[in-house]
Amino acid sequence: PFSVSEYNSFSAIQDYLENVARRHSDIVKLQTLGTSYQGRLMKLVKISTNPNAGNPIIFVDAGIHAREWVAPAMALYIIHRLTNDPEARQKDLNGVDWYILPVVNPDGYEYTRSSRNNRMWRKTRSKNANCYGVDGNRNYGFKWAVSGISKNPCDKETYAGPKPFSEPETQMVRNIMMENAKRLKLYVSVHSYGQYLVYPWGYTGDFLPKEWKKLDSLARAVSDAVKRAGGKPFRVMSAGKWYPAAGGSDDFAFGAVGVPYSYTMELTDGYEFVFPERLLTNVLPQFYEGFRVFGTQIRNEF
Ligand code: 0X9
Ligand code: ZN
Repeated sequence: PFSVSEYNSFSAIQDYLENVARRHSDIVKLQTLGTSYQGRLMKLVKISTNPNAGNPIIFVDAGIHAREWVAPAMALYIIHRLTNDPEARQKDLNGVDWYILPVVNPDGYEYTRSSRNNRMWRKTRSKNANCYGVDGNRNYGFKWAVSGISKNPCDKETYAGPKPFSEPETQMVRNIMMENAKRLKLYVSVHSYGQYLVYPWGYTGDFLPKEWKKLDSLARAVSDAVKRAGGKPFRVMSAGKWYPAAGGSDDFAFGAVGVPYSYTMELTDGYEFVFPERLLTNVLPQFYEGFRVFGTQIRNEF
């Protein structure tokens, strides 16, 4: 049984996505991308009122890090609002197509859900040497492994993988980006925690991209909207000024694919990786107001 105000199993999420696509077949299409390392089917949710118009695309992914449960919950809440709320449907889908991949790392996600395992698992579940998992957000093929990574497959946090895009899960996200490169104008990777909204570069804090002012001001507008809705504002900066780490999806989108707006969004503050389920109904609507501002910007600029 799926609920937007709870943490759901991957299979409940899959059922929900199938149901949404059936109930709202006029605006929702599912695209099967492939399977995770352990064989879970990955489906991209495409929401559009006019798929043939060539609208700019906003691509949101979540859950590349297994333990960050609030991130998939956010992605699913966006799907819920865009399809179920008449006002959101009318305003937020106007002139913009939303592509959403709610759980990039389903194997890791399910691993953290089992009480037999470690709730704090972060990586994928592929096997390298005699250890498990790659940090998906160190595995993208832009400035791969130049900073903030481990080369040790047994490192629990930041093992970058044996090579760029070694993981089927990051390959699928890469493919979505490359196939839609022309229309893709905004990429947001949802994580937790710390209430940060950061933009490239992530691989270095020594300098910023020349477009940094646009990245910075849109992030501040999003943060203001969340604050107006009663939420905590975001800490806005480049990812590399927070701490440099290479091989992130945000840098790949911006630097290799040419997506003009690219962000990593770290949700919630005060609970680290275990954000209480009972508070989801408070914060998800607040963050949604931030996503609306992203939508407005993309609609107006492109
Ligand atoms: O380290 C990460 O991958 C992200 N933080 S988290 O606590 N969710 O693990 C931040 C990534 C920011 N972007 C880059 N460094 N490229
Ligand atoms: Zn993360």
